[in-house]
Amino acid sequence: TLEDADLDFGSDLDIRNLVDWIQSGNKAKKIMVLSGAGVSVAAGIPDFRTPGTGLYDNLQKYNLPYPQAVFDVSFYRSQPQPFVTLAKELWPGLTHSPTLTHSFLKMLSDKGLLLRLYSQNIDGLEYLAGIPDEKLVECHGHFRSASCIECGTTADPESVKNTIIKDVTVPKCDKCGGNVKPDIVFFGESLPDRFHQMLRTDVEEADLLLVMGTSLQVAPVSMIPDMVRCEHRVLFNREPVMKIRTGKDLFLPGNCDDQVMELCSILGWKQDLLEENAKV
Ligand code: CNA
Repeated sequence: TLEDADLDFGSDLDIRNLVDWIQSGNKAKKIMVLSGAGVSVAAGIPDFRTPGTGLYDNLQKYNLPYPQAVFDVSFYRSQPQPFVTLAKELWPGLTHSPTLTHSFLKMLSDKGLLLRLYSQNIDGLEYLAGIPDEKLVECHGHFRSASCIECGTTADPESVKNTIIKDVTVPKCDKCGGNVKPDIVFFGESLPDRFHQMLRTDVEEADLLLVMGTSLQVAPVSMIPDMVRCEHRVLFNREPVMKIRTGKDLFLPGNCDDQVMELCSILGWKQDLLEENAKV
């Protein structure tokens, strides 16, 4: 943990405080990051809750009883087609590339400064950006494996992918005939064991928390900012979604890519960031 003397940020924190913290090398060495849909908006993937452009405002064609139904297990049991149609559109790796923010997180990892990235996203862009598995916790699962929602039997991921993106039909379980879905976490399902295992120690160890592009509306991930022991938290978001404590927390408003670019310019990392992003 950090000594008080290391934490002399004053009450008017700005991006230079964050620069100093990262640059001085002895302050933030175990950076924990909590990311959400906002970090992928610049890749062309809409978030959920931004009014107008967010997915929840654009699901009319599916005739859902309520927007979250598309990610609800009981709804998927009886009416799987809306999710299947949406999953075809969202399937990772087909059309979207990692953003500057993803590349920045990869750089943090390469520089040995990233303790862990907790991503709520299911777009696989962290993976494509090259962030190592051990540094990543995909809190809400991923599309790389699939299983039956009734009996839990694992299904062949390639055949599930083909059924969804080519036939746009519901993959069925070989064993019990139940509906199969990619292993992304729906409402009503538990988070992966890895999430709970890693979180227990990471909240103790982290010496800085970056919260990026999430509305902090989905539990239990939304509780992470209150669980970390570190003194300072930095929010990169278009809106102030968490309490910003004077002298402790920093809010960098607007698009996270713009703030990341500004941060990297001051850190002298800008060229590396652009090169890193050009690779992916
Ligand atoms: P959300 O509730 O839609 O919130 C997104 C947040 O990001 C909002 O507070 C926005 O103001 C903010 N935001 C939007 N664009 C930017 C930007 N360019 N820079 C900075 N901030 C921005 O999404 P959450 O991630 O908080 O909700 C959790 C759900 C959304 C997770 O379970 C995800 O699986 C799910 N989701 C994922 C994706 C994806 O994988 N890309 C897309 C849409 C939803």
